[in-house]
Amino acid sequence: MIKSCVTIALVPQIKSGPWIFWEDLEAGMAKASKLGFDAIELFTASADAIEVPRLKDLLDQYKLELAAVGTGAGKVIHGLTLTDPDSEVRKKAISFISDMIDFGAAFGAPAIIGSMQGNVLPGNDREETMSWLAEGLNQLGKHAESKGVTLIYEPLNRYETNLLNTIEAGSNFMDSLETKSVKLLADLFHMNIEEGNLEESILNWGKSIGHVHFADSNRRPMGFGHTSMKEIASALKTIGYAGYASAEAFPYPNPDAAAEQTIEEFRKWFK
Ligand code: LER
Ligand code: MN
Repeated sequence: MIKSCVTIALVPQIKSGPWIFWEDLEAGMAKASKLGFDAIELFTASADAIEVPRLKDLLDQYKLELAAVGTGAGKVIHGLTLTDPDSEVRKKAISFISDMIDFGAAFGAPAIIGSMQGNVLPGNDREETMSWLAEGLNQLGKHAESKGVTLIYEPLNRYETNLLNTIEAGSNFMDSLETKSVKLLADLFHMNIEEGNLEESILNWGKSIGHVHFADSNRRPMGFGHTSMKEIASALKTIGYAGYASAEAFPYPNPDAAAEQTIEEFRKWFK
């Protein structure tokens, strides 16, 4: 069964990003719980921004799971990516993500590599850059496996990365890795820009999908854009997807209304 999830971001530097709840962890969790969400997805500044016992207590109290932890702060705050031409920066990126894997693993949750994948930078060789990406993912995938979790890699749209933009490209790249512990994030907003047909991509490469970001075509909460969820929901059920549909969407028109809209749409398509 597909499970519902809502994002909570606690990183001031990404305040204008596509996250439903902001700043106050407990207030966001209380609202998520009241609306009946199964889980939260967290974006924190670092792996030690929240103490594990405190988060465990809060998850128990509000009867929520931790679905995943984002690593974007590594890029936004520290400028780290897995494909930086400077090997010292790549090493620090691996270390930052590795710590996030440990943090998530304390809750059985995977870490997500989104913006920390980076780009082929001007003047750099694509093949060499992709080999850095493979190196990082192999190392981190093995680390995740040793902690009993997967690692999630997210194909992003062309305005955010020039590495891998589609589910097909992501799936083929994952197949080429030594590690089998890296799964793809199907972010419906990015897919709306890059895929020829979202439903077909899910059906064709569904084996690689480990997490879903649930946002409409304009990155507003589902139902506020022109994505046709009927076929997408049907494709996710056909592939037997049993992970989270996590609302990584703009808090439009405000966080509370965005969360309500999301859970209504979730129930419409997945219950
Ligand atoms: C992260 O999940 C994502 O989708 C990125 O667009 C954020 O920059
Ligand atoms: Mn996303």
